[in-house]
This record gives sequence, structure tokens and C-alpha cells, in this order.
Amino acid sequence: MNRRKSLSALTATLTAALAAGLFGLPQAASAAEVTLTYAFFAPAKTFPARQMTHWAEQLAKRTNGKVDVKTFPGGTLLGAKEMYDGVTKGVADIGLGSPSYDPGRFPLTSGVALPVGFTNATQASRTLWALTKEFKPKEYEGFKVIAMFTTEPGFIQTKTAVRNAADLAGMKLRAAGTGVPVLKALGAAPIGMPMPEVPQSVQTGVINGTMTSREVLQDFKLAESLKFVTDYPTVVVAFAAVMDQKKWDKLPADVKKVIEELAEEMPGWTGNYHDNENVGAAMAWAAKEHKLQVVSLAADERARWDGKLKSMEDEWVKEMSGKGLPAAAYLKRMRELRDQFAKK
Ligand code: 3IO
Repeated sequence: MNRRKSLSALTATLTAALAAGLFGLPQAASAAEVTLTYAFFAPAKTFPARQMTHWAEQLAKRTNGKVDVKTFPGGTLLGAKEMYDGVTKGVADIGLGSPSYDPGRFPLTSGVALPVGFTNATQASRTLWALTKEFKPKEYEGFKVIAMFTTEPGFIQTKTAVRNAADLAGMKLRAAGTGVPVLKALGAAPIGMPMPEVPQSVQTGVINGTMTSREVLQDFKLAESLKFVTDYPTVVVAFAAVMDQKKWDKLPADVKKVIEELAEEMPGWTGNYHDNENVGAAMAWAAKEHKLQVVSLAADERARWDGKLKSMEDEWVKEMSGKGLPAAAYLKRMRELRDQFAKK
């Protein structure tokens, strides 16, 4: 073979490879062996939706394009209240919902929303995931849990300043279902409601504020009307992304392996984003653009609030034990994991 010929053959091969690479890309995406739809009830820019996008990208990448995930944020496929039943019915392959919105359906998971003193979302998220693996709560029967995480402990965010129990007395405040007993114990008039309904409910005066993680001030533009945050961390809100168990069983083994690997990473990834970027940026934005004020509680007032929440753990254990759930063991382990995952 002469030198000239072999060179041109090489050029042809390279050109063909390049063309296949360039024009093959979109083809490869649509030719994925597995396509999964993934639904979430809140907008794309919120932190749980960012988790969904990150997960979808990582799954595609780590399976070399074998899996294509189509994400549906903003409740376009399933809303907050229909999320888990929607997955069972096959409306979406994966659904990211909040078990905290329905403590009756997710009783053991509601334990992570007790006032046990989590200091951030990373700690609480890792605790929730470890607890779920250890206790395998019956409430997830029929589902494969593919990701879990929580918010930071929620703060009371209001139209008018809440400096003490008198300011809070009878105030109409919204929380996730698990936050309702906390607000009740503090003397407010709580309403359980999914997060996407909050902006309009504030606008129409149905509520005077909400108790949740602070990034909602920016991500739901709530700082336009909620000008005060009371500096008293309360309880977290739990999230769980699930697949229908039967659908999960049919996935190829290598895909399952990557999804299980990602499940281990999601509490830390999401917690880190929420704790170290999302909330801080939102607080700075709200202070600068909307003159948000952080209201401190006097030490004696703080102690009285703590006192009002003190009996909640015992009441929860009593109620859940009555349902035959291992609530005392769950709470004990939760405290251990909380301390294990505490930073420094
Ligand atoms: C939440 C839900 C969806 C999108 C962003 C969010 N930030 C905090 C929550 C949790 C929540 O709904 C609640 O009740 O605290």
C-alpha cells in the first residue's frame, strides 16, 4: 500500500467518524433505549426541580445516553396532591412529591418534620435517607424511592413582623401538612396548602404568611409581600421521588445500578445547593430588592416557644405507636443520625 493511498483512506475514515459523531448526537438522544418521564409540582427554578434536572442529566451521562429523562416541572404532568397516585396510574414514570403534604399517608416520614433541631437541609436530608433505608417504611410499598431530601428547617415569613407569641396569635399562616401542628402549638391559625398556591393566597389575603424554607422569598417572589422573617428555625419539609415498583423491576440492571448510585448522592447534592447557594442568595436578594427584615426573638421568648413545642415528639410517638409503627425506634435513630450528620 503506498503512503498516499493509506493517508486518504485514513482521512476518509476520520471524516466518516466525525460525521457520525456530529450527526449521530441527536439521533443517539432519540434512540435512547429507555425513556422516562419525571413530574414535579413546582416551577423549574425551584431547588427540588433543580435536583430533578441534575438527576436527569447525570442518569443520561452515566448510562452513555441509554436513558433519556423528560422532565415536567410546574405541575404540567402532575400536581402536588396527585403526585403519588399519578405515578401508580402511570401518568408519569417518576414523581417528585412531598410526603410532608400528606402525613396521614406517610406517617413514619412525618417524624423528620418534628422539631428535633436539625440545623440545615444537608443534615436532615442525609438523616431522612438513612432512616428510609433502615426502616423501609410500609408507606412506600408499591414504590421504588429513587431520591430523598428536605428543605432547611422552616422559618415564619410574614406580612407584618412576628416578634412574640402575641404577634403570632391567631395569625393565618400556611405550612406543609407536617408544619400545621407546629404552628398550632405556637398559637397561630395554620392552614395546610401546597407551595405553588402560596403566592396567590398571600395576594388575596387568605393567609398572612407561610412557614417554610427561606429561598421561597425569591423563587416564588414572596418577598414582594412578605417583608419579615422571624429568626426561629422550626421544622423541615420532606421530598421523595418515586417510581412505580413494577416499572422499576423492568428496568435494565445497569440502569438500576446508576439510579441507586444517584440515590446515595441526592441528599448531599440537593442539601448543599439549598443550604449553600439557594437560601443565601434569596435572602440577600430579598434584603436588597424588597427590604426584607430578619426579626430576632428575645432569649426568654425563644425559650417559651421551645417550651410550646416540647411535647410534640412524645405525642407523635404515642400516636404512631397506636398505629403499630416503630415510632420510638425511628425517633431514637433520627436523633443519632442527626448528631452523626451534624457538621463539626
Ligand atoms: C417547596 C416546595 C416546592 C418548591 C419549592 C419549595 N421550597 C420549600 C418547599 C417546601 C414546602 O412546600 C413547604 O411547605 O415548606
